[in-house]
Amino acid sequence: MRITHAKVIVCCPGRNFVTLKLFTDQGVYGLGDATLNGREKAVVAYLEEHCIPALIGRDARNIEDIWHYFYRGAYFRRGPVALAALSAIDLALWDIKGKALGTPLYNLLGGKSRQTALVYAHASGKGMSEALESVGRFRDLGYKAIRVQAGVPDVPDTYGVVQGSGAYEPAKRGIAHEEAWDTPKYLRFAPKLFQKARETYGDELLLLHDVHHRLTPIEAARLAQDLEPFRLFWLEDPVAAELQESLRLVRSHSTTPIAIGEVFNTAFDFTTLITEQLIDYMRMPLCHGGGITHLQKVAAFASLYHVQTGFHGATDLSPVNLAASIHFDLAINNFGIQEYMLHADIVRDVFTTNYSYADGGLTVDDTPGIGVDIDEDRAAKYPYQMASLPVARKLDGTLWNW
Ligand code: EZ4
Ligand code: CO
Repeated sequence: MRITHAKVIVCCPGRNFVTLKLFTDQGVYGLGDATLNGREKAVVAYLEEHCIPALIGRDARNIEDIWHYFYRGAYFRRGPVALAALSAIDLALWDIKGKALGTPLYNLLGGKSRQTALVYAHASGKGMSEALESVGRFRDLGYKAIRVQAGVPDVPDTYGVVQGSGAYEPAKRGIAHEEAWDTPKYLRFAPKLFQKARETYGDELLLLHDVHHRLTPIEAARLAQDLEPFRLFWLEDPVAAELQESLRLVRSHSTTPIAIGEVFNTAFDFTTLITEQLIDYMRMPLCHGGGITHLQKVAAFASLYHVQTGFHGATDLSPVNLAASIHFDLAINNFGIQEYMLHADIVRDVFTTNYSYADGGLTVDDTPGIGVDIDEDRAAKYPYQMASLPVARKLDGTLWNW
């Protein structure tokens, strides 16, 4: 089964998506998600200029070999752009394999370990009361796990908070805009938010929170300790974990579970975090972390150290990635939770999907392969629009982690 040609489809139904479509001489094609928020065109160029010419003529059945051709075979390897491209190739090849064999992806991954994948929703608000109302709305929709983010008093902008009535979307049209940040105000506010959330909604609801890389290790340790009484399901990205050893400090001060990895792209970003059991959940998604082929290895490695998955699933990861993630979530033993932010309705004008939500969980139907399709004519109606993620500055002007 030879690869004959490939297309990179860039569209913007509300936000940008990059989709790789790989064609074979058997009439079967596969889709992969190559979206890298704010850096879409870099991945398009990597695919079109470097990967696709080398894919033509290869046997689409040999996924492992093709993976290593593009990873090991690239002298200058790793990094988010290269790995987003490789992830899309890998997802498209697994999609092709499923379609060729007439079976859903989860079946190729060992079958189902569970019937539904627990998800967490995003509640947010400009302040505490609005955020807590938002928690209530998601709880009423049956969500068992909810991430809570709220604007910090006296700080003009806060990540993770919905603007207007749509889904949360951090990227804005044009070049990166600046947002303000203040660590002391945040550290005073966050424990109060979760104290109020527990008082309002009780002990059973699973509550999550994303620090979005804003703290130093000792500040993160302080927050994790201050949040301990409120029994979070997880505290995400308390520090920018480029220095994996920094988590030793956080870990030694608190039993609040830690989730890290949405910006990682290979197993090598995690080795210390996993082998020293410095995290509880790994977030590197299929579409940025080398696809099914690499995530199978990372998830298996993590399972040996009792680390579970909690894949990134924001709206900047396309329906192709979300569907593939659900297959993976249903199949593996050490699944923890899946992030789920509903795509805007307009996204379904371009993508047809195979997943459904009920009772706080997601599942996929038995459509062969990943089970998502793209309508190229409709995609063409929504041309690419340059957009960027924000950058953060502390109130004194210091450029900081966004
Ligand atoms: O800011 O996906 O946990 N979720 C997140 C996301 C990220 C965006 C960046 O592209 O932190 O909302
Ligand atoms: Co996050």
